[in-house]
This record gives sequence, C-alpha cells and structure tokens, in this order.
Amino acid sequence: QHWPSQIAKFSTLHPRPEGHKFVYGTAGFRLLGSLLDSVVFRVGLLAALRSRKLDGETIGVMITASHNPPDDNGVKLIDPQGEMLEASWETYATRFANAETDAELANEYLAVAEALKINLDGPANVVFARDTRASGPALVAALKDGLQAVAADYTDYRILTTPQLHYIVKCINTATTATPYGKPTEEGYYEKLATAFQIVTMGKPKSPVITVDAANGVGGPKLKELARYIGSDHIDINVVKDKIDAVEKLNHQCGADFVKTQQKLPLGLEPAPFELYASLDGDADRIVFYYVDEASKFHLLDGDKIASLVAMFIRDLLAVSGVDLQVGIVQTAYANGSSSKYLMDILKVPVTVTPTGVKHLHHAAQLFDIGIYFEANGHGTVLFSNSAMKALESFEAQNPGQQDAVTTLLSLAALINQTVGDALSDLLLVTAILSHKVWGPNEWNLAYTDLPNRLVRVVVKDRMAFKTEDAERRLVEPKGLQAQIDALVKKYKSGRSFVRASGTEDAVRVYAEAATRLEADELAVKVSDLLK
Ligand code: 16G
Ligand code: ZN
Repeated sequence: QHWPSQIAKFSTLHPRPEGHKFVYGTAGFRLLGSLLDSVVFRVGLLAALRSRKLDGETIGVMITASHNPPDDNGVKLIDPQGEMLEASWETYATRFANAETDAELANEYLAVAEALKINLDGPANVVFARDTRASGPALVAALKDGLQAVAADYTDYRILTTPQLHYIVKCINTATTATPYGKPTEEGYYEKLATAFQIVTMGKPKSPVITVDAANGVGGPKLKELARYIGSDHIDINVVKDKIDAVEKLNHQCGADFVKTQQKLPLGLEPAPFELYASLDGDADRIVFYYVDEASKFHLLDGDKIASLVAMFIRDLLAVSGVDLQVGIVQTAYANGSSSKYLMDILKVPVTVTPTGVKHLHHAAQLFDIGIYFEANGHGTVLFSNSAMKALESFEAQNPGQQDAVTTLLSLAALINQTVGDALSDLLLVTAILSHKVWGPNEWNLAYTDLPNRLVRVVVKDRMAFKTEDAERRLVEPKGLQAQIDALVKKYKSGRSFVRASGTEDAVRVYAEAATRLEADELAVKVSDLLK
C-alpha cells in the first residue's frame, strides 16, 4: 500500500474548513456538526492507527455531542477496555485535525507511526456508533472514508448510547480472555443488565413508577428496549421526551444538563408529589433524579446524591457479608460540600477529589477495591477491581445473610456499566437500591441537605489565563485573584467558591455555595465580578 497517496485521495473529499483551530478536549472534538466532516474523517485515520499500535485491539468511535444543542455534533475515541482515549493520543488527534493540507495530513500519519513504531500493515479494527442528531449519517460516511483510506476493518453499530458503545468495545476486547465482559451486541447489553437487575431485586418489592425524561435523544428508545427485557413485572418506567424524530427538540429545555444547571423541571412536566423522576442527557451517559414535595417544591437528586446512596448501600452490604474490601469515593470540586461531609463524617468512606472530566475520576476510582465516582452533573459509575471480584467470588459465606449480601454485590458488579458512567445502568442501580430500602425519593434525599449553590458562566478575554491547582479548587493564575476570592468567601457562612476555565466552551465557570440561597447567589455574583 502507498499510504500517503491513499490518504490524500480520500482526504480531498473531506476538505478542512479554513480558519478553524480544532482541539481534542475533555469530550473529544465538539462543535457545529457542519464543521466536523474533515475532523471525523481524520479521526477515522487516528482510530485505525491506535488499533494498529495495540496489535489490532478494537477501538471505538462515538459520534455525539451529548447535551449540546441539536446543531452541534462531536466525536470521541474509546480505548480497548472501554475507557477514554489515552491522554497522550489527544495531541495526535489535535494534530491530525489541524493539518492544513492533504499531504500534511499524510505526513502526520506517517510521523506518528514512525515515532511510536507502528506497523502500518498490521490489523486495525474499529467499531462506531452515533446518536440521533441530523448531522450523524453524513459524519458516519466521513468516518468510513477515513477507515477505508487506511484499510481498517470496521463494524457500524448504527444508533447507540455512548455507554453502550463503551460496553461493546470492552466486550470485544475481552471476548477471549478469562473474564469476558459480555456479549458484544446491543442485545447482549440489555440481557446482561436485565438479568443482573432481576437478581439484585429478587424478593424485593417492585419500585413505584419512575418517569424518565430522555431529552428527546437516543436514550429514549434504548431505555424502552431495556425495560422490555427486564419486564413489567420487575420495573415500571414511563419514558417522556422521547421525540427522537423531532431533531430540534433534542436537549431543548429538558434533559439532565438542563435540569441540573437550571435546578428546575423539564419544560411541561407536571409531577405528582413524592414520585420519582429522572432526566438523561442526549447520549445517555448522565442522569439526575428529582421530585416535588406536597408544596410542589423541586428537589434535585444529582450525581452527589447518587454517589452517597450507592456508597451507603455498598458499604452496608460489605458489612453484612463480612468481606473486607475498601470502598472509596471520587468527586470533583463541584461536589456539594454537604455530600463530601456526609461521605467522610457519617459513612466514613475516603473521598478523593480530582479535576473535572471522566478520565480523571475513572483513574482515581481504580485505586480502590470498589471505587465509586460521580460528577455532580450526574455522570458516574462504580468500579470493582479484579481483586475485589476475586474476593467476592471466592468468599465462603457462613450464613444465608452473608450469602445474600455477596450475591447482591456480585450482581451489582454486572448491573453497573463499569466502562463509563451510563444513565440506563445508573437508573437501574438507583431503582434497585430504593426497592431494597423500600424508599421513595424523599427518604433518599434525607441523608443530607445540599448547601444552596450557584454556577455562573463568565465570558473572559482569555480563559487560558486561568490556571488552577489542588484539583481545580484554587487559582494560581491570574496572580492575586485567589486571595481576593478567599477574602470574599470568608464573609459567608459555609462559603466556598472556585473558578476554572471550561474544557468544553470558551468561558470560565464560577461555582459558589453558602448556607443560604441568597448568600450563595451573592457570592457567585461577587466572585464573577472579580473576573471582569
Ligand atoms: C465533559 C466531560 C464531563 C465534564 C464536562 C465539564 C467527559 C466524557 N465529559 O462533558 O465529565 O463534567 O466536560 O465541562 O469527560 P466544562 O469543562 O465545560 O465545565
Ligand atoms: Zn453525555
């Protein structure tokens, strides 16, 4: 094969739009779908190269822009164990996307291959899927061209949630190992989760109906399918905001991001008091829950509340079982101060704080026997280490109580999508725990009371001037600013505030929390004013 001419031949069909600087960030490439054609083509080249580097292990490519508006789209790579692309490859992605000419692109391809000693004639395997966005099919075509240009083998999984594709990638790459993750198909995913859910909830009362806002995205049809596999004897899910054909409705005044950032109900939802509601985001890798009380007051049960519920449940099961395993929690600076306090002081589990972004949390969670990580925005999962699995599988129970607890823990490990945060899997996890406790949302919410908080987006001249340390909780630059923030924070009871540059938008974010709503709002505004 003569790769440079082959790459150039295909690349001319996918010209790079002028005057754009593309960056592979925390969520891959994400921007207007109409600007992504060349980027996705080039990601095809990179995915093939990554697979060749790993001796033909299968790499995933997901085309989605998650909670962004309908006209946006995005693309990200999935590593063989279902994890985010290894960080050192993000720069290659950025270099490929920004190559000015077809020839330059081909050179980049060869340069990376040479630097990493990649055999360009070795096997390359790639799987991909997309969400429901209108720009998806054309971008898939661009991706296929990229894969064909460098003779990669590929499978098109069509429309999936992001976590479903992560699951499939891991299944494929573990298929011939001692611990296969599951059947590498969409059906395999439903079967695995449905079976695990039935075992975890066996003998427990069925939970009352849960109404799920699917953000008019891919999560809607997939959740209905999952519920069908579980069966209405075991679960009762009512999916709303499921208009995937009305493409302009995607994430519009609904969905997990809307509910979390606005701290209010999706548009048009009329909730009954004390019933449980949930919202997914546009690619179903985030979920938040909520309910209203008798006075119609809205109560949010976000990622911190999920982490706390799950930590409590797993900790209690471990205590009953007598298996000695260390549970740990990973949060970001956005975690509500009350949640961290509850986890550390009441549940007595260690809490690690990392910078924002799934890859940071995921890696920190891998350091525990059982690592629970959730971002406040509702993205998270639980990781069971290999040694934890072995300890549970080989444990010899002394009584039925211990046996039950161990069986439940092992089924939880199957119920939870351990590759990445998964709204559908997390929904089942929460439902199962509530049915064990015979709790409604109000009982769940009682564990601790969130400190009122406010998130403000501030557009600044140069967000890159904002450099942080201590897991984004303190600014090192611009110089002097942190001291001013500290001086403000000191004036508020239970006050806390931090500033960081967004990794997905050209803006900085200000977070503030304090003892009362008024104070939290005021602190957020005052800190924002410092940035102007
Ligand atoms: C991305 C991250 C998400 C994070 C968010 C923060 C992944 C897969 N996604 O969506 O975890 O919460 O960015 O956005 O890592 P921000 O940097 O704009 O605040
Ligand atoms: Zn998402």
